[in-house]
Amino acid sequence: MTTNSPANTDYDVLIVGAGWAGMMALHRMRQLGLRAHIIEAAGDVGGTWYWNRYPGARCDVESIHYSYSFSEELQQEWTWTERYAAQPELLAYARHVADRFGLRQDITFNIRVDSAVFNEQDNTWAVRTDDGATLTARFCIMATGVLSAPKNLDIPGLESFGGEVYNTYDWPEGGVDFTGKRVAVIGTGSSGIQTIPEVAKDAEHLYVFQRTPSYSLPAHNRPLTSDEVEAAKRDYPKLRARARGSFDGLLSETTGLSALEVDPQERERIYHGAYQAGLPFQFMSMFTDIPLDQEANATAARFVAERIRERVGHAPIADALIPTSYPFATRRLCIDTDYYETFTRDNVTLVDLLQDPITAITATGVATSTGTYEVDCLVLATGFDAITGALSRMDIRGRNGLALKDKWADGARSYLGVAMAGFPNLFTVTGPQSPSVLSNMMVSIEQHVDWITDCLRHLVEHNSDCIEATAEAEEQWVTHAREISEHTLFPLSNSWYLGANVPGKPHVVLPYLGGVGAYRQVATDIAQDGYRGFTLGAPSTAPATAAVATA
Ligand code: NA7
Repeated sequence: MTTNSPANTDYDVLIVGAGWAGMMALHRMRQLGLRAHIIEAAGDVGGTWYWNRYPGARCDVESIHYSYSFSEELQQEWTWTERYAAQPELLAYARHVADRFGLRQDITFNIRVDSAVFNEQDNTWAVRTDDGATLTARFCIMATGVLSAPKNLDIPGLESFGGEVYNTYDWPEGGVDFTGKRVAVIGTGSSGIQTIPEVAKDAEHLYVFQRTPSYSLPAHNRPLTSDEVEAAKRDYPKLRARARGSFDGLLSETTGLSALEVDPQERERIYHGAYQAGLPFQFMSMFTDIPLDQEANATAARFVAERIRERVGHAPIADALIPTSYPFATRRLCIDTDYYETFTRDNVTLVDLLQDPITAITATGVATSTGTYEVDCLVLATGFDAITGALSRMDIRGRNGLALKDKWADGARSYLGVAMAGFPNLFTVTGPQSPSVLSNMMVSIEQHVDWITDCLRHLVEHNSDCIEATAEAEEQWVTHAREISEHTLFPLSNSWYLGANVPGKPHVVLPYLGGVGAYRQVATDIAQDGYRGFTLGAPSTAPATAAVATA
């Protein structure tokens, strides 16, 4: 059998995934003196930004804040060109990081992990890859991403379509030329909202199939000035410290007021200011009760709905584009460039699936209850099995052969989003019940990787070869996370934050809503208390590593 797998088959740490989390984890493991290796399904580093190459793909967090802080040299030498970096720039950054830290020599690309099985005899993991190899490691770090497992699409007839089919999550490397083509985009989440204006520029005709509308604010993207870049580089220590202690991993400002305690004119003025800033997290935090109180939330919803009307002009189309079925920002609040304006073009048609649902994909187009839209190309922007999908699609088996998908049958659960009872020596990065997607991912990833690094240093220094979250600690954390979410409006929305976009997935508010700063404090305290809520294995006679370097 030909195998792609690394020549060495035994490691201290196996890392799955070479996105932001995996790359930093590898760097940190090396600093600890551990023998670490990454297994990556893609052909290069970059994770999300390797795969999601669709036209218009951009981060919705400003570049300066969506960048690593772990290396002062790195943050000084890299210069972002745009306020919101586009996918090519983000991928170039990932490649630069891989080159700069010589990471590729410890990454095997183009193989996928099929299973990981814990061996209770010697406290190691056996990781099987799709080329048939088995690798062993004391510890596994699942850096598999939160939006990396595409949702399995359930539209009948999809396989019968005779034209071109593209998925936003796995776009052809050389791009796609839509010139002169009739194109259907299905899905109006963040990916659809970003790609629709770009596809519309080239397509002969674009049909947008919308089931649930999103709220979106104008991104006001633009090139960064050299003054802005220099100021950021000068102020990075302060900016990073503020972000780490903040609610969302950003520098979002808030009035600290209820939306209901200011008079309507003042509220409107505040919303206008926040709207002009083009910062979605900041818009959500302008008033403290937007995520908490229906009436307060409705003031934000009404304000943004009015802006959508202004941008679209045409009242019936605007009505269809304005969400009505969920509280404002309880699904991803998007940012866009010319999304609503795109619907004023003659070559763009909005198909409102709430009025006219898709019945099937045919050989030549998209059939709805009222007819068939004949198209040459289908673009699927239909989303992900978020936060848990990449993990539950692998066959991960912990103590007593417990399968992760069985553990999560009634809903995902973890301790801090980083570890799970029954799965010793397995770490997840930004797993369920950690701030993850409701924070600046880069800040949350760095916090998790540093926490795991400290934990492994602790184990090695204490000559311990096994760590496992206790069932009690996990239960308490899951309860705590759920109780916080129950004080918010998030459970009222059928969003991917709850797993509601995937048929059969149990509904649990997956991100931790207590805030990045508070979460960090808890995680730090737990570590400082000697890993409270974890069981550490008895000193091993065969330590995981000979030595641990000082990071
Ligand atoms: P999202 O936000 O999950 O959006 C997926 C879209 O696809 C959404 O509008 C869905 O409508 C639609 N969809 C999914 N399945 C169907 C079917 N069967 N028929 C019609 N429409 C469908 O994914 P994105 O990739 O846009 O964004 C994910 C995140 O990545 C984003 O928030 C950023 O954080 C980055 P539905 O809501 O199910 O009615």
